[in-house]
Amino acid sequence: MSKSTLAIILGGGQGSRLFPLTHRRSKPAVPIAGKYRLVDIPISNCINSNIHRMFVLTQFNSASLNQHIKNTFQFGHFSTAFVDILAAEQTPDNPTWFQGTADAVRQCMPHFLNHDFDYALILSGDQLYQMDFNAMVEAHEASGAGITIATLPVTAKDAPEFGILKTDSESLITSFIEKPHKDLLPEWTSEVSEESAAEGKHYLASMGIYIFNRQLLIDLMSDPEAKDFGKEIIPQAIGKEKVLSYQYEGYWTDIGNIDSFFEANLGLTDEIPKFNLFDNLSKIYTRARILPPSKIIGNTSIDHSIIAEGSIVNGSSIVHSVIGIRNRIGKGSKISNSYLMGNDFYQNLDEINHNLEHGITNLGIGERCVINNTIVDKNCSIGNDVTLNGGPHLENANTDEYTIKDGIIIIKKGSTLPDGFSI
Ligand code: ADQ
Ligand code: ADP
Repeated sequence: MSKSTLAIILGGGQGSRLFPLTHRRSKPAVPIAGKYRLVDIPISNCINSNIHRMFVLTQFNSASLNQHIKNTFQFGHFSTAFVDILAAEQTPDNPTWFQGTADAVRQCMPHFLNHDFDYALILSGDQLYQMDFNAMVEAHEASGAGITIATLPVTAKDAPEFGILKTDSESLITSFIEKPHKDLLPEWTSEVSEESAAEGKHYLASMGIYIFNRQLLIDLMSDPEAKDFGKEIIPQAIGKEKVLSYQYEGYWTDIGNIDSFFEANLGLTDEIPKFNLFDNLSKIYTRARILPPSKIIGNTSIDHSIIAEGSIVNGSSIVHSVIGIRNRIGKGSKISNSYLMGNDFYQNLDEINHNLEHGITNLGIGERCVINNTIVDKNCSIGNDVTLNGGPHLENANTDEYTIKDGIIIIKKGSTLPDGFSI
């Protein structure tokens, strides 16, 4: 059955909500959880569901995305599996970039139609969840629907961020509204399970995960005015087509902005995180980098933290933080509530000593730094005695080296902060 499903991963528009992480790379290439990239999540969900043909649609291509996909997802000569990146391209018919999610799919239709498939599975590239798409395809097939939308109950506070829908007794969607104003919410409650009701989740939200029958997708894509799934394609299909709601029960979160991205990463340090990286059956695949194990020196205390491979941590404290690959953390530094993405390469000892002699800041975190509520992007050189103390007391800001958004400090990729720098 899964042979006839083609996955289309919406890799992101301009990625402005994740700025500055998307300043020099496309959204699917943003590093998460210390060693993965955003795109690894939907791709791994597909692989774990035996869906092995995937397109990643992205507004702009980046060297890091290409390199990551090429080096990671190799399926061998005897397989029909592939992960192909389709970047917005100008053609005589389409002089512009993707104008929305449906427009992105429309512009890439010729590539999809080169393949045999019965169902197109359309996924967002910025969500954290582990879902068996086979069960969703089975429900879609059994219902005879033309479109199936994955849904889950949400609270009144969250409802205005989502497409909200109502269903009949057979879970067929009878009405849909994209991101309703909070004044409209009283009309949009649904009957939900006792558990959801107890959590105040009375609204059924679209997860932005869709299955379309092949021919229906072709037909719906023929209207060039329909730019977006949430705004046009889905609302216009309700009442005309059979649209099924497939209710999902597990953990799912949107990681499309800095705040939710930060929360989701730090949430992985919980004793039992809602998103399980330690699962034999739903593995998250990423590039195998052949890195050495991490080394901890001195009296380092580490609590509720993830330390990715290839790091060297020297006499410091690390609390409620994610330390990404090839990190170097200097003596006496204190890291809390932070995500340090790590480095793409190591400096060798000669280079490090040469830099020390010449007052050049080395890659990684220097000595006696205090870092709290901060994201440090890759390949940053943070000097000694640097204080980065994020929190609600800070105003939003943007400089060449850092951005402050909602109290979170983000040090931009490749930045250097001199000794004694302080925010
Ligand atoms: P949003 O998440 O707000 O709502 P949108 O911004 O359109 O919808 O993004 C959906 C996905 O497509 C994201 O992964 C995004 O990065 C990607 N994307 C956006 N523009 C793109 C473009 N031009 N090219 C390629 N990819 C692009 C949607 C639905 C709601 C639903 C929520 C669930 O519209 O109904 O409730 O998802 O999160
Ligand atoms: P990002 O995760 O920030 O998007 P990239 O994927 O572009 O980063 O970079 C990863 C690769 O880049 C690594 O495999 C590493 O070999 C290489 N690389 C980047 N910068 C350097 C450098 N200055 N020296 C050596 N290798 C580098």
